Amino acid sequence: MVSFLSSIRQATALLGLCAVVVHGRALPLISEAVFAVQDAASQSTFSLATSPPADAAYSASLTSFVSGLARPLDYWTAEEGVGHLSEWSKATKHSFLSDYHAGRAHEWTIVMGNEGGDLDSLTAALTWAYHLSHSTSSKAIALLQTPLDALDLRPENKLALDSAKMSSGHRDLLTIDELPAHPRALAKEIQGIVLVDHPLPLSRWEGAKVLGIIDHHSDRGVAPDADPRVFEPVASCTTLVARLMLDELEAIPNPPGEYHVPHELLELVLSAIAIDSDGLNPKKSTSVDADVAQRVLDRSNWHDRSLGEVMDRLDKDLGEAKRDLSHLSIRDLLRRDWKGDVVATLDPATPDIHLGFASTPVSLDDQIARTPERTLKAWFKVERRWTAEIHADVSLCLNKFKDRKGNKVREIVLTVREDHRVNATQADSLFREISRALEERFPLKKRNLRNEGKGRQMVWTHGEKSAGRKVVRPIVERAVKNWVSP
Ligand SMILES: *[C@@H]1O[C@H](CO)[C@@H](O)[C@H](O)[C@H]1NC(C)=O
Ligand SMILES: [Mn+2]
Repeated sequence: MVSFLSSIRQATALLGLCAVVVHGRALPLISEAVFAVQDAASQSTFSLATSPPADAAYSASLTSFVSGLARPLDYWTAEEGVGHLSEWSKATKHSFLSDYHAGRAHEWTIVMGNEGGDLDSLTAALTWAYHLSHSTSSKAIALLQTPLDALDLRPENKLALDSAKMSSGHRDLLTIDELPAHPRALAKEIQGIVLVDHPLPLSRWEGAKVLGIIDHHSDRGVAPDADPRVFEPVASCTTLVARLMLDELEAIPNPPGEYHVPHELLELVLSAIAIDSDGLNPKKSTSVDADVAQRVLDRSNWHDRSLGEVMDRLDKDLGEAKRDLSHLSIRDLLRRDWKGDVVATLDPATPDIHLGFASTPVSLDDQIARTPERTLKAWFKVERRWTAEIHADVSLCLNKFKDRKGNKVREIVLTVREDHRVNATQADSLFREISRALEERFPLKKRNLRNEGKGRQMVWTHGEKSAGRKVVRPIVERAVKNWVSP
């Protein structure tokens, strides 16, 4: 059976294929240095000069990539993505980069999703940036806070972007490593930022004015005067963004009348809501998700189909793509859905801590089987390399999977390093604090590490179904914030 999405893609598949062959993927593999933005962030100061590799990753221009490599001559003209949304998005990226270099960064608002970069973050940011730039006089661009090469680690994003006729080489998207300057510098130059799908800006955006927040996580009290400022516990942040867009769109007096919303954007919105709500499964979503999805569907090219049918099929196609991670290495599994930042500790004499969370749908045993030696020790070695690269002090790998009996199991793997911001004594103490905070909150079962795990490495399992990163992260963050260095 030809799937729903693939049938839509068929029309463009050939063209896209030719484009790839002709242009090649002349995009460089960006160094992970971009993740290390915060590496030099000490308690109160951040010096651009202290992290040259990270700086090098923020120098994109119209003619060159961040690596300094020249963009292909047809970079801006190639019609790789053939949709209206792709065209608008590429033109916006072009005009943002050229305005920056012409000293007009202050005219721009950057709309950003979270650094995990899932379909919800991506779609919410694109949708709101589209709305802002068509309904107001301000210039707005969507920023994906993942590096370019991490986009392809999420097969469901790739499928949804393909279906929305976006460019296969992502020429039409602005990723974190494609910024023309370091976020800390950019933050002070631009008009401001709008957060979607996360409640507080990453520390690298500290100097920016938060103009708006639309989110479905819990409110952390940031930017009380932001407008819009929306927090609602719905399945998908895209639901909230789309509702506000439609409300404001429909309220535009005639003339000038409604601006054009490309069907590709509407379909991307439906895709994001479908995957986050498991096809509008009532157990996973709210009536707000369903109402907004219906309003969006009515405007889309699929308006003559039923909401249930469309959402089921989108969820099935995207879900299948999402689950197919069999080709990913451990390193890619860790960075595929990584959320991390520097957490400021309350005690002035205690160093700030770079804390990161990976989220995967693969059991630790399955991951171990992907290491060459098939040992837990080898797994920790890969993990250690990854956290060394991004300069994380504390990392948690959260796995969710079904065991052989079909029971849902969650695993928490905790490691604390002693070589970045803290020494061995401090790391021991921090490890104990975080372990205690977790054990107080959940009935955790320790995995026997035998000789495989060394100090400050722990693996727990638990059966608390709802306790994913949304629940675990605030618990660990609180423990880190309150930690006092011995
Ligand atoms: C680690 O750092 C703390 C705080 O600076 C210091 O008191 C302690 O002696 C250090 N421990 C080691 C083993 O270096
Ligand atoms: Mn979300």
